[in-house]
Amino acid sequence: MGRRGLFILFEGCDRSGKTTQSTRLVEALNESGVKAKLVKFPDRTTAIGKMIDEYLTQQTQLDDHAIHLLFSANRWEAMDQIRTDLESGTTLVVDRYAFSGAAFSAAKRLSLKWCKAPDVGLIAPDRVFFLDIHPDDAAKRPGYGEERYEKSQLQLEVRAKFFTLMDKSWTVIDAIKDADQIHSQIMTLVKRSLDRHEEDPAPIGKLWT
Ligand code: FDM
Repeated sequence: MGRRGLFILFEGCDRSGKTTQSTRLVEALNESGVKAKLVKFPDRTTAIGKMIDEYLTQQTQLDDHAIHLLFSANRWEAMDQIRTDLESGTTLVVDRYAFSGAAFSAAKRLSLKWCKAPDVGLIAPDRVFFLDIHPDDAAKRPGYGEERYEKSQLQLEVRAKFFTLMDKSWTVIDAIKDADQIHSQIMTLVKRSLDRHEEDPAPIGKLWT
């Protein structure tokens, strides 16, 4: 059997360029012969995801704990597919994950320990890119402010929470740079991770265990 795929995650504050970079990375990997697929959280297409979408677009109100658990459930419902894809050799490029879950809810003053608990045991990412942008710069980008959490003060607190969640699998990328430059920086690092994985494959890990 061939090597499993890698789980590459993009995290960051709103409008930091995660969607642009994750999409470009998938295209570039596929072009270079590495089977890759984009996964996005929240996945707004499922029944749980629709509830999340209604909350984010301010059509409904929910208790902070309840929406936190829905975000987590939205990841758990994707785990079978994620495992199947990784085991079949597909590299997954994931746009947001449990770190967004913990950072956003903790920024709303829920305890970080409580916030992490429902996501313990999810499949862990192999490599995380944190696209770092100051919320004042993000606020200048098109479309900012449309959704519930796109407010500078909250985003500042989210950014601080992200920094408390980082470990050695994270790389902080200066997201104010030009998109092409960021893409080539990431592509170089991902190729290195793929080469290392080819020589010395690691088993699928579990988050926060
Ligand atoms: N968000 C995202 C959370 O609050 N918790 C989570 O677990 C996840 C995955 O939802 F403001 C927030 C982060 C963001 C919003 O994200 C929707 P996108 O990337 O803009 O769809």
